[in-house]
Amino acid sequence: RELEQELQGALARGELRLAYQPVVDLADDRVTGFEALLRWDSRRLGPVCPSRFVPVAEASGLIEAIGAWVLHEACTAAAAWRAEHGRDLTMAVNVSAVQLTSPHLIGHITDALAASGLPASALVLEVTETALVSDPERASECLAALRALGLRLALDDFGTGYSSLAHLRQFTVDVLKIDRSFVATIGDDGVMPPIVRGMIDLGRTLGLEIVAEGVETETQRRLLVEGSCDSAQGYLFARPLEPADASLLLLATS
Ligand code: G
Ligand code: G
Ligand code: MN
Ligand code: NA
Repeated sequence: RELEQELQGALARGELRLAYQPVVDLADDRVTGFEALLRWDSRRLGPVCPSRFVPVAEASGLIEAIGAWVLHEACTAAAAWRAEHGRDLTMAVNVSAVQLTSPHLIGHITDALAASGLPASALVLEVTETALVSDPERASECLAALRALGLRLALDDFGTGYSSLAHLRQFTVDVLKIDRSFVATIGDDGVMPPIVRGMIDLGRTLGLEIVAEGVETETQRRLLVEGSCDSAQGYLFARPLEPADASLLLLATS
């Protein structure tokens, strides 16, 4: 309740912001894009993490306005960095179950793309398996409509939901994001865990781009490269960054 009351005015008070975590191409360590991660610095409650306030935003309907703001903000940043640095950068935005099935999502996306000038092909929407299972038929339709806009879809936290394999058959996505709990099983013994190898091979076979999340060690990076995983995110490369720092990183690696 208190959280909901505070969140009510957070957008208007400018307490929400986005942090941007670089996604790197494992073949050459170059930044190919970013994932936008929502942050709330509440004047009353201090920093509140999205796993706490996103469910509140969903239950109260505030997720509509917040989601529209996130899309606008993230697309604007991506378009600016593409122009500034002359690079084909992508921007990944997380959408929750409620957002995915909202009749307003498509409008919010087309508005954000039009206002920013970001090409649809540079936008990736990240959905989780749990967002898809409650109403799979409906979810399938929503995903198809989104893909028809020309953007790409990523299955986020892959492996943590239940019945992952059935989802891959049922839902057409472009990118597979291997959850960091699996990446964390790649230890320092230099041996690729069979399950991670299997996830990469499966994604390969299906023609998907594969992104490993939560890469923290050099051994993990090396084994993922050898296993022909495409891209990675994680503290080894960079933490989620303030916009100015993201821009500096692009400048430093141009
Ligand atoms: O960065 P962090 O660990 O705090 O993110 C926690 C979770 O919050 C992530 O799993 C992510 O999916 C979710 N999240 C981050 N930003 C957004 C957002 O803009 N919209 C929605 N719906 N979820 C987000
Ligand atoms: O669920 P989703 O993947 O959207 O959320 C990404 C979350 O993972 C963010 O909260 C981000 O801060 C966190 N994260 C990003 N890189 C790493 C990492 O290398 N290690 C850990 N432990 N968390 C990470
Ligand atoms: Mn994500
Ligand atoms: Na994830």
